[in-house]
Amino acid sequence: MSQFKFSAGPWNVHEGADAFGPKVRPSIPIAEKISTFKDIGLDAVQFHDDDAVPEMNNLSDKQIIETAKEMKNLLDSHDLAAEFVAPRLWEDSRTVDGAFTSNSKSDRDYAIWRAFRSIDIARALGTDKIVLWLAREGTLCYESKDPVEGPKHIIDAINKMLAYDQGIKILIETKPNEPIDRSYCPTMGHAMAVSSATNDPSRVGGLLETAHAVLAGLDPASEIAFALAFGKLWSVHLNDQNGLKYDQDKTFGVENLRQAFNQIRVLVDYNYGQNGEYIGLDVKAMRTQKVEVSYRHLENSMKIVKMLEAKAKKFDRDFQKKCVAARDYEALEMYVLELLMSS
Ligand code: 3MF
Ligand code: MG
Repeated sequence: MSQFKFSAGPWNVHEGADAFGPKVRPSIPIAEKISTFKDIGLDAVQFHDDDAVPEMNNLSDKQIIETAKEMKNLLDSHDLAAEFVAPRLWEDSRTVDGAFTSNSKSDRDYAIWRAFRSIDIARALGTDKIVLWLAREGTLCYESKDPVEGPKHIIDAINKMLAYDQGIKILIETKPNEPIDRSYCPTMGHAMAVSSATNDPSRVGGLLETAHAVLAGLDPASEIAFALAFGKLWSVHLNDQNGLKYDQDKTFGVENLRQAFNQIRVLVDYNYGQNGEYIGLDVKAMRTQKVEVSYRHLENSMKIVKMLEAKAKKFDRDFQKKCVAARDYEALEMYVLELLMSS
């Protein structure tokens, strides 16, 4: 029996377009995705604000809440929870130069409006978690923004969100680059520092995505552990990434099994999930995948998490202690590899 509950976002089942080619699979309506999410064993759904409330820019604040309630009814009918809502701060023409850190005051105001609406949507969906993936908060041209003001703008925006709703929690999803060159919140260390500078650090934590840590040249297990050390790992986006390339969002564990094992091991050891946290997946099917099998990456990721969870529970701590006492880390390393390769 797994100790974990799982979530995924509707964007994880997508049409397969990439930067160099068009869609290769038909669009699946969100209601069908949600129903299939339940069938494959997920417990919760992750949302961008406009996944829950399409065309929200054209709706009144009241209409936004009403539409979100319809989504809540759909979730309830499948006995699924909403894990979080993330304001989509990277597609609108007003977020071309970033959102909270745009050089334009009116663009920054729009970003705050979107963030507040995301909070309204989260409340209507029954969650208190807001994820900030700070997609364009940074620079394409380094000299275009003040690098000291940038992080301060992010802290100000978070303070406004914390004041707007006294119960909401903010999860910073760190990422070093893509779609921009240099991000203001590239690692968990940055997220924890931003948290500590806000008006209520107890309500500002982190979400670690495997691929994003790899893109930062860091070990995802260490990034997870760092946030755990602060009591601030409130979600994860498990996936995989083959080195310093474009953001790949591969099925969890398929590129670096030992690294995947160590992510699960630290989550198991520190009883992740005890406060209701989910194992979020942020995986994308390969472009070559046909629509009939376009949820397989999610199913495989869950399966791999559970298999590695069983390995983590089998991990022989007495043998580990002996190796540590003898400082025989070659033996310890070999043990880990044998554990992973044994049936
Ligand atoms: C980008 C991401 C995003 C976020 C999502 C929720 C599209 O690299 O990982 O997925 O996870 O916006 O925060
Ligand atoms: Mg993500």
